[in-house]
Amino acid sequence: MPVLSEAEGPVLSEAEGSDPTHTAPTRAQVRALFDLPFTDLLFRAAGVHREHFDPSQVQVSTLLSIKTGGCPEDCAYCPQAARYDTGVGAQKLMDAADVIARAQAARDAGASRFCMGAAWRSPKDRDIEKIADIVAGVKALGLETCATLGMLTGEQAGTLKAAGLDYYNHNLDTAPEHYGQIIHTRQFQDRLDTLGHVRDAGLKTCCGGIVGMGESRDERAGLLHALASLPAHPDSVPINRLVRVAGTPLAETAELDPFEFVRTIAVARILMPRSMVRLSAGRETMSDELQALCFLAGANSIFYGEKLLTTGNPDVAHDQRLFARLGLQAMVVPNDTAGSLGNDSEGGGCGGHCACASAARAEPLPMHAAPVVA
Ligand code: SAM
Ligand code: DTB
Ligand code: SF4
Repeated sequence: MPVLSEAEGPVLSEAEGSDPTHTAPTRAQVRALFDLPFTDLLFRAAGVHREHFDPSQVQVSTLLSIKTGGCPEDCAYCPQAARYDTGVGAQKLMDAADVIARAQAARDAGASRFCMGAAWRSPKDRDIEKIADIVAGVKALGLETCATLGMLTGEQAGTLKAAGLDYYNHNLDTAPEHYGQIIHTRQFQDRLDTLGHVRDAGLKTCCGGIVGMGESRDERAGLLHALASLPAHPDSVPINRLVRVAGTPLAETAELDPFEFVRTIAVARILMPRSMVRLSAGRETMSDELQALCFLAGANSIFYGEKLLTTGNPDVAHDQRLFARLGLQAMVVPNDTAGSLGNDSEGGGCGGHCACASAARAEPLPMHAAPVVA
């Protein structure tokens, strides 16, 4: 980390333990980062990003809703909650063959990770058996696998790990003190418990949240403080901008100032230097210029493909053109090591994502072949 004076923002001290980047920031320090002048914050975040990653490389995941709608939870942002009239119908779990065919198409289109989402509060054990078969089939394609299925027991997390699951996504969603305004059917502590089971099973964690849900800057700082205070930094940190879906209680929420969104990305990058920070939901309504600022601030992962779970995402041609205009490339995960890369907790290094000599590269993907703008 560059040497900084207090005038340039808080100096984050190193925590004890194996990860020297796992600093123990106070909530006041996180808030102080948010309060930096915009360009100072971006300058600092971009420096941290370059210490740990090649900033031209962006990890590309594709998302598929394998069990859509009909969810019993009351998450105020979610189009899949059965209690809100959003037009999203309840469907049953997709067949394994159909999911695997979609994963193959995603891989051929350039994705390195395939994320499968299910609108469950928590899966039943019989669901986990089916998911294990699906995970094994997707993994066999050479893709990294990720699932987000709701709350898990320790045993369920172990079964998924044994099936070849690499990542489990489970978000904190918002600051602990704002949580009660967004979700009532499960508690913040339930989320921490599931994340503990996921870590204990040896799965990599994907954990972030949503901004633009009417929270204050202090509450955005609270979310990032909670994420950076987890026992280990999440390997991936999705920062979602609320997709305001008609029929949900948050449909009419005022749009977050775009610079505030960029600040959130930048502070996440500074606090969790080795994590993949994903510019997640909400890209469809972001300008190319706003996304470019997010990449400058340290975002290095996106969802690629025209749909998230139930809502839209930029079309593939647009993303290819954006990558070409910005000189970005899709990060490659070599087939033989899919699942062994990531925020390396074993090797103590960057896990292959950075520009160092040991970072693995493979054949160019379609994202690389996008036409360069004249
Ligand atoms: N049901 C599981 C759960 O809640 O953990 C998995 C699926 S859930 C849709 C995964 C995540 O998607 C949520 O935690 C939330 O962060 C994000 N999400 C859902 N709806 C969103 C929206 N309208 N805008 C932004 N992010 C959203
Ligand atoms: C995450 O943090 N964002 C993704 C993924 N994890 C599962 C989901 C975004 C969902 C946006 C609303 C929808 O498409 O239904
Ligand atoms: Fe259900 Fe997940 Fe949506 Fe909450 S976020 S309503 S748990 S699908």
